[in-house]
Amino acid sequence: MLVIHLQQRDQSPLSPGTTDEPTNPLIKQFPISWLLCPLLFQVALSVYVSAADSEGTKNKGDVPLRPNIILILADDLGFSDIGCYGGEIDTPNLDRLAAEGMRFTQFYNGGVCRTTRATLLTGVHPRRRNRARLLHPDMLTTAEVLKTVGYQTSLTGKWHFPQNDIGFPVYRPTDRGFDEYFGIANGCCNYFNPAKAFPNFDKGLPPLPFLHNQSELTEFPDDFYATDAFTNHAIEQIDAFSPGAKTGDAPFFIHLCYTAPHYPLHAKPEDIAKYKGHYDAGYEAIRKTRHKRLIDLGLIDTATKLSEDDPQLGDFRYDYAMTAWENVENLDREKRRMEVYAAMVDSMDQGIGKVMSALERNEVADNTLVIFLSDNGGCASHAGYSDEDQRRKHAEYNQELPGSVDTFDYVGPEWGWVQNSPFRRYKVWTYEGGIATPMIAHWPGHIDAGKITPAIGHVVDFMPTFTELSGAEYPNQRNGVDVLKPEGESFVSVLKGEAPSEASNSRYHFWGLYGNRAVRQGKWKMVWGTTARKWELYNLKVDRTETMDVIKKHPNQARRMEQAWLRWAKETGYPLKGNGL
Ligand SMILES: [Ca+2]
Repeated sequence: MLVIHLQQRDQSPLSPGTTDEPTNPLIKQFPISWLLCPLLFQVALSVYVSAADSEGTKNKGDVPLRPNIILILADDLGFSDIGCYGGEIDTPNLDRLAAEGMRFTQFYNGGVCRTTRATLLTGVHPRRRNRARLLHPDMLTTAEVLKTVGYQTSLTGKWHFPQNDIGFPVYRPTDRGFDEYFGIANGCCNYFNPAKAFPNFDKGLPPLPFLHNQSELTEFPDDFYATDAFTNHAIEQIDAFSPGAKTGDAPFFIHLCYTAPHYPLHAKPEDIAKYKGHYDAGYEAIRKTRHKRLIDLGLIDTATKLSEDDPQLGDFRYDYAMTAWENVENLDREKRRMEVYAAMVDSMDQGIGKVMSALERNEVADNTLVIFLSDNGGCASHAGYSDEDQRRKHAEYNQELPGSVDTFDYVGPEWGWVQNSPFRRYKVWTYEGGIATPMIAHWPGHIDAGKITPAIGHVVDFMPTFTELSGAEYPNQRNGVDVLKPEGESFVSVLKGEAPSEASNSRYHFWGLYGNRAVRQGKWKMVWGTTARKWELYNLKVDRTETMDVIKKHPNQARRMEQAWLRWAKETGYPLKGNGL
C-alpha cells in the first residue's frame, strides 16, 4: 500500500516530470510534500532502503544511489596553484584527495565568479535577461532537485546573486533549495571583518550582506577569519546531517564555497610566514617550474610549450601589460603579494583537511563524494592600474605590506598570470588561463585512486551528474513555471573509471563573458578576445597552451564552430556587441 502512495504524483511546486521513465520509481517520484512530515518521511526512507537493498543498493554499474555530496568551490584559484596540479603551495589535504581519487585535466568553469556559479548551480548556461541577472524563476538549483529525493542541503560561503535588486525576486540560498546558509551573499569581503567597508579605490561600497540563513550579521568576533568560519560552518553541517536520531539515513549535499584566494589579500600571520622567500625567483621562474611539474605529473603532454605573455591590446578593463620581474619597482610588496596568496590557499587546504576529518569522525567518508574545483582562473585585477588617482588612494590605504585587516591589496596581473601556468591570460578571458580549472573527485571505494582523466567537462555537467547520483527525476516545473532543461551531461561513468566516450569528448562547449568568446569541440578550440575582436583556432591536442593559431589552415572547421557559437549566443541571449557580463 505504501508503495502505491509513493508512486502517486506530487502536487508540490517542485513536481517531478511526467514524460521520462524513472529508473527507480520509488525514489524518482518521491514527493517533496513527504518531507514536511518527519514520520512519513522516515517510513518512506525505510521503504526506499528496503527496495534498494533488494536491488543490491546499486544503480547501473557499481555506483550506489544517493551518496552524500560535498562540492567545494575555490574562488579565483589558478590552474597550477595546488601541489597535485604542479604548484609550490603546500596543499597536503588536496594532494591526498587527488592521490586517493581522480584528477581531471580538461575540466572548465565559466571564466568568472557569477557565470560559473549560475551554471554550476542550475545546469544551464547563463541567460542574459533582465540586465545581468543570471538566476531566474525558470531555472532549478541542484539543491532544489536533490531535495526532491530527501537530501539535506546547505551552502556555506560565497553566493553572489543579488540581494536587493528592486523589481526582481531576491534569491538567497534559503530561497533556492538550501536548508541552511552562512556566508557572504555577494562577491567578497574583508576576511577578518566582513563588516568593514570597502576602500575608496576599490568600489567604496559599504560592506556587502553577510547572512546566516535570512538574517544579516553585522558583528564578528575579534579572531574571525572567513576561511576558518566557512570551514567550521561546513563541519557543523556534516555533524548535523550525518545519520542519527533526527536525520535518519537521509543523505546530504553541502556546497562549500570558499572566498579564498579571491582578493583582498588577507591571511593569518603564521600562514604568511611559512611562504617568506618562496617567490623571490619571480614570475618567469615560477611559471617554468610549474610547467615542468605539470609534465612530470602527467597532467599535460610532454610537448606542451609554455605560453608567452600577451600584450595589452586595448583599453578593456581586464587587459593588462605585464611587467618583467627585473623591472618591478617595489619588490618587497610584489613578493609579499604572492606569499599572502599562497597562505590563503594553504589555509583553505587546512580547512579541507578538517572537513575530511569530520566526515571520518561521523563515519560517512566512504559514502561521500567530495569534489573540489575553482570558479575561474587566477585573477589579474589591480586597483587603478591605469588611473593615477586610484593608485594614489591605494598607496595611502596600504601603508603596510599586504595581509592584515587594515590592508586591501590584489596579486596583480603578473602573479595572476603565473597562477594559471602554463596557460595564457587569466580570469575573465576565455583562453585556457581563464576557464581551465583543477578538479579533484574523491569517493573511496568508488573512484580509482590516483586516476587522471582526459574527459572534457564543464560546470554545466554538475546538474545531470548529481541528478543521476541521487536518483532524482529532473522536475518539469518550479512554482508552476516550466523550467529549462539541463544542458550538460552526467560524468558519473567517468567517476566510475570508464574512459570518456568519443561522443562526450566531441560535444560542443561554449563561453561568452565580458565580450570574450570561446567554443570547444573535441581537440579544437576557437577563441575571440574582446580587444583583438577576431577568432583564433587552436588544436588543443598538440597545443593546449594556445600558442599556434591555425585558423587559416582550417577555414571550414572554423566556420562550423563560429556558426555553432552564434546559434548558442542567440539561444542564450548573449550580446554580440559590447563587453558587459
Ligand atoms: Ca572567482
